[in-house]
Amino acid sequence: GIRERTYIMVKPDGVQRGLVGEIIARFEKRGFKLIAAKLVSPPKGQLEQHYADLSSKPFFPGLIKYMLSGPVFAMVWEGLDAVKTGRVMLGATNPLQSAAGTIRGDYALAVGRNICHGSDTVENAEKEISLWFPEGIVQYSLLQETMIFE
Ligand code: DAT
Ligand code: MG
Repeated sequence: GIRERTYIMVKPDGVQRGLVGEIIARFEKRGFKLIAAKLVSPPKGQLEQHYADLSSKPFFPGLIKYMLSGPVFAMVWEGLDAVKTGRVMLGATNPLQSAAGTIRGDYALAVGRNICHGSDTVENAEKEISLWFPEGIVQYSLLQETMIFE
C-alpha cells in the first residue's frame, strides 16, 4: 500500500564515505516520505538482534565487527511498496551483482562493505522499525502527496 514502511540504514562504510546525503536524496526524489532518521552507535546486542537470522553464518562475527566500526544512519521511509522498492533501489546483496543505477551498484564492490541495509519483508520492516526506533516516529502529512499518487 501507499503507507508501507521500510527500515533503511546507511552502514558505517556509507557514513564514512559521505554517502548519507546521496542515499537520502535518492529516496526523497523517488517520492518516499521520511518519517524517522538518526545517527546512532548501536550496542552490540542491538546489531546481533537486527541480524539474528544470520547468526549461524560464517561471516556473522565479521559482519557484527564491521557494523560496530562506526555510527550508522537509521531511517524509516514510507510510500508505495516501500519494502520491495527500497530493495530494488539498494541493489543485490553482492554489489558485483547489483545493477548500475542502484545504490550498491553505483557505490560498492564488496559484499561485506555494501553501504546500506533495507528491510526484506513488511514483517521484518515492522520488527526493525521497533528495534531501531523504540521512541516512536513522527507523524505528518506530506503536502506533495497528491502529485506522487493518483
Ligand atoms: P541484505 O543486506 O541484502 O538483506 P542479507 O540479509 O542476506 O543481505 O545479509 C546481511 C548482510 O550480511 C549483507 O548486507 C552483507 C553481509 N553478508 C551477506 N552475505 C555475505 C557473505 N557471503 N559474505 C560476507 N558478508 C555477507
Ligand atoms: Mg537482509
